[in-house]
Amino acid sequence: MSPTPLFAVALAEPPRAPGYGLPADVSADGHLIDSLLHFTLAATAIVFAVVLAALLWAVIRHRGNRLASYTHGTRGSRSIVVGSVVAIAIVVDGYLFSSTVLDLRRHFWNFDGVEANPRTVRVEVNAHQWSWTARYAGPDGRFATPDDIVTIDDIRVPVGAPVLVQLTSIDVIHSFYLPNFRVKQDAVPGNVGRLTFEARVPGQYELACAQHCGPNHYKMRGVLTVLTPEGYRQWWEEAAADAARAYDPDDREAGWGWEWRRF
Ligand SMILES: [Cu+2]
Repeated sequence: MSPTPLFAVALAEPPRAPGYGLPADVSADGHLIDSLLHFTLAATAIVFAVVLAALLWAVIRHRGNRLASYTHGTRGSRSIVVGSVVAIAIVVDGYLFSSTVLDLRRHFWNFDGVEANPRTVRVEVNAHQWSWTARYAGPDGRFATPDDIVTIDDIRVPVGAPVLVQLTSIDVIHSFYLPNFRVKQDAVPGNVGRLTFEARVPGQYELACAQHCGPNHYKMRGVLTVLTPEGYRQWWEEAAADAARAYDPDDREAGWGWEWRRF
């Protein structure tokens, strides 16, 4: 499959999953987020149905033109109401909370594990009004050196390898959002943030800014291209050769990179 022109992808809607319209999940860990969404949807649907049924029962049971009689309930009925609320809070919110903590520790914030993985691809991203500039280490394997590969609104990663992004902004707060990968991270001026994901399906996907960042915020879209490992290698070699030719020591704007941050 030859890649579609980037501008066409940038104008397209993200691919959708069947069902109720979530963006298709093409990441290794996105299903964890989706399962929490589905659980929340099911829990709220059940509570909604029970409350609606109780309301309908009361409307029908007490229909007619009669004076209302006020009651504070009995000790037993109050226990049932309070007990149900506490039980729902413990079961539903407890499950959501514990799953979230575990998913973050094992996957989405497992930065030490990803950093130690020899297959990890590292990218520095600089957000600005209104585009995403990305930087890869060149053949010397180090960032902020003359052989870096720099791209604009065009991030490429291999399928099946962890990707570790270090992220900042030079003007206002932006938010690096990959809807098809279920990851989002603010880009904050003066701060380097982190984000990790792994792609499962080759293709081209939307990179959106999810923080209103000025009048052209809506135009701040890039493309994340997931390539086969060979395709990525080939792209990287060609981009490294281009970078060596294009390097201009006087271009100060291009020198925004930083030495890979250890946290
Ligand atoms: Cu933005």
